[in-house]
Amino acid sequence: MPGIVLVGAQWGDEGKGKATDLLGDRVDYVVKFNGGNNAGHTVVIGSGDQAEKYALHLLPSGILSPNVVPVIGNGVVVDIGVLFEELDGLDKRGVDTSRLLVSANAHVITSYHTTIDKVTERFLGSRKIGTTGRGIGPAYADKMNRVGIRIQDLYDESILRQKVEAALDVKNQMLLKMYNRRAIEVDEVVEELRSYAERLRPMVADTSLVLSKALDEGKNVLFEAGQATLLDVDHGTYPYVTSSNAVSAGACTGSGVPPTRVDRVIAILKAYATRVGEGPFPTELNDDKGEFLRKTGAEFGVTTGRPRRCGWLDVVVGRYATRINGVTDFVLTKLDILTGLDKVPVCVAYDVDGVRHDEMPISQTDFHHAKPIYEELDGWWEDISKCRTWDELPPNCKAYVEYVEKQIGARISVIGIGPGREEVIVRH
Ligand code: 2SA
Ligand code: GDP
Ligand code: MG
Repeated sequence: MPGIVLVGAQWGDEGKGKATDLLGDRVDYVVKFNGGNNAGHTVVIGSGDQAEKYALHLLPSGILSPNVVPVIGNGVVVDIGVLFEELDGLDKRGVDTSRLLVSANAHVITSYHTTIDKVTERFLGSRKIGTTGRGIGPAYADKMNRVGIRIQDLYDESILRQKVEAALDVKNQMLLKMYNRRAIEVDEVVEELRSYAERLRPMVADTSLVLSKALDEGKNVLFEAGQATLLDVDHGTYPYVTSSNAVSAGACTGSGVPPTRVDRVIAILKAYATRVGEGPFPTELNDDKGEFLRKTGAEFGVTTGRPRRCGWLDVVVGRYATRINGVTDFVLTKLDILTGLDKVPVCVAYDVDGVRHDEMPISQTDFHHAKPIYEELDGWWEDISKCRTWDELPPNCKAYVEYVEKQIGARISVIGIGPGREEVIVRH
């Protein structure tokens, strides 16, 4: 199984970082294929007093595994200053980052992208998206608008200057006229980007070619998504999405590796649901149960520190994730957080103005009005965090997993019962 794609099944923060890290000693390359430093992936190595916690944003989570080659694919938008900070932070903690490869075709996030992201959100007021403010949307907009700057442009000063001029032409007028902000100087941007060029040079590669050769040699390549299915720009809850393809298909366009080379798709599903930022969320709980999930599950943004919105598991979303991503296996995470509930509600369908929907409604308006239809399963009280085999789990807990598996239509191969590397149960 050389080509594996790992995606988030819900609105992100399902535990993709931990899942990638778990696969770390079985794969040779880990490729980030979409998004940028909006992502926040937590990996906890060891437990108790010995626990070492890492928060990764721009770097693939595989960077923590000593034999993995981490790759930033062409589909990623790279804030190079942030990249260097993250590398320095890991170097200080003794992590070897020297193998990192960055696609020459990846686009760059510059200071004007972050400025526009923040200013636009403020300008939108109540219609804001709730972005992370990292310049992601504006950088992808420039890419599509064909005024983006690519990593390779850093190595030709005259081309770089022309491109920065083209990119700033309209933006400066917009900043001045609409937002009453000062114009951004071409020289400042060119200088900043050029200052990164030499340090970055040894990492820059034709990553599509590198990965193609690796797969030819029978190496295992893991493609790690940032964000998740319902934040995908095409298949998510548009416009409340990120600006890239976070579904499995994005792994191909975002890395230059074709679909014929993908063998497995693993989706990470949290045993309840969370969302950060604005947008519809049918099972959201604005009560003490939501507070319980947020507190017990430590649901705060890894990048921004924002409290995450919390709600019950929605298997309509799970089914959708199975279909859109072609999921072969699920990892069900944070099952331990549901311990101690009398009843565990699972949303199995929506009621939209009196009509039952077992699949995601075709229109966003309907999704905004969707009322969850719940099935209530019996809860369990036993501490499951010490369980290491399926048989050790309490019967009601097993029944919950089997019920969810049936509802989402793909097998649950791994169960997370704690944040640590070893806190998992492998079923298949
Ligand atoms: P953006 O910044 O343009 O990508 O924001 C657009 C939407 O995408 C959401 N988004 C995220 N959702 C969950 N987790 C993300 N990463 C961080 C984390 C988030 C944080 O791991 O906790 O720290 O706040 C992430 N990144 C983007 C975002 O909330 C918008 O709804
Ligand atoms: P990602 O963006 O999908 O990588 O997820 P985040 O790192 O943003 O959020 C997931 C959080 O859940 C992190 O704090 C993880 O350490 C934690 N986590 C992952 N799996 C489990 C689990 O099975 N149980 C518990 N209690 N925590 C988990
Ligand atoms: Mg996250």
